[in-house]
Amino acid sequence: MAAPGENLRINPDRLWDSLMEMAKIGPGVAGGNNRQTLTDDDAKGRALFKRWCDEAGLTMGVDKAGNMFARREGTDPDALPVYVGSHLDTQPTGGKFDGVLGVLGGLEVIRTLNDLGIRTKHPIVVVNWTNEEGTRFAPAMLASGVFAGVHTLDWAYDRTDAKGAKFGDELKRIGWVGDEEVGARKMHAYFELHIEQGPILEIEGKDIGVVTHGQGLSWTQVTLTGKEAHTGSTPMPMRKNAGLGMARILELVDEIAWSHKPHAVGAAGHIDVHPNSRNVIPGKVVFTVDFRSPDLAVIADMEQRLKAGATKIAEDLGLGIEFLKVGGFDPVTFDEGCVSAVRRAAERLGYSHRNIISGAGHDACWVNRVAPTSMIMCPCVDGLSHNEAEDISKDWAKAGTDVLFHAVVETAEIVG
Ligand code: HGY
Ligand code: MN
Ligand code: MN
Repeated sequence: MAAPGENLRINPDRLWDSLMEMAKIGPGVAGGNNRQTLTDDDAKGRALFKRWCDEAGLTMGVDKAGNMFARREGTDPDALPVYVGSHLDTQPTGGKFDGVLGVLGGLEVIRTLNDLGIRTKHPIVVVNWTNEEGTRFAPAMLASGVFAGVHTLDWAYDRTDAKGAKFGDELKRIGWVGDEEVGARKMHAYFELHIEQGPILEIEGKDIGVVTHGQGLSWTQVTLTGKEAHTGSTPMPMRKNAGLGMARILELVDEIAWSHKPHAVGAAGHIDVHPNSRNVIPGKVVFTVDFRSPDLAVIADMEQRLKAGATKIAEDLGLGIEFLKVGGFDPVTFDEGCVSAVRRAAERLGYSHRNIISGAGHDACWVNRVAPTSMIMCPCVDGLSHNEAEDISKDWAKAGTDVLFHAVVETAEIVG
């Protein structure tokens, strides 16, 4: 396939302006974003993205999970499209770039093709996946999981948030239930640009991460049941303190993860304490243990040791305990052909690069099940993400999107 000339580059100022414009929707309280999935702010972000796609001459399709697909025609309408995208939803204390860089970087690829009047054989489709973060509705990557056949649409529709609102009802409320069957679209290839969300590229001074693999993820929700009682008048031997049980289990989670250093990680980000009153011993605690590793056997070992150790802790403290698997996917090996296209693009453009394993989960991890897929990463400041201070440089955004442009356009086959 003819590769794009190394002089072909995207417009970094236009990309940056779009990133900053999108960041105004669902602002956080510390300079980042709180544009959680299926909220009114998510709807506003979707509307802005759709307006930009309309202005770029794209045809928008939406499926029944709210996934958005903006299509630029190719010269061969029967050729399977090359897809490029990520997600616009954010964490409650999210940054301006997690996910958004991948969606608007994909749009910038289209805008640059339009500027240059370049046609490709394969159509190109820019994607916004619904609910990548899984923070309001677990699990993460929910809608791309339905697309890849991992979850049913009905199961996704039944996911509830902390207030009991259902995913399907909220999607309907914001007016983004599309008419396409989820997963009906077939892809020639899928590319996702994403910030690293870790420190490696910045520390090593590399412009580009050529993502060869994604580590696996396991989310286990643990429910501990003790007995509410007065924190002052209840003698220590009589207590059934679910909060104490959680504290000991979280120590165990940390110990298990460290036992598999340097790659495994473990923590709990979601914790609900009931009744969460200053002078009531917690009678119930619900929390989600997030284990990750590039090695499936390590994930299985961590899950098994959590169950055994937490059960023992609960017994010692006279607590009830329940485990529920609420999310997870196996480690991912991305498509060698797509990975090579990314590596060739970085080399052609003169960007420093290194192979990297994605520490975070991404929609690409599910799409990889149904289409040749790979990812491109750019550095982020101090490796920080899922924090409103998340930051990247315009140069990093440019380098990542230049590489995205070349990988996508080479795969879509320039016609002229
Ligand atoms: O959890 C993840 O890795 C992703 O940010 N949803
Ligand atoms: Mn993301
Ligand atoms: Mn994220």
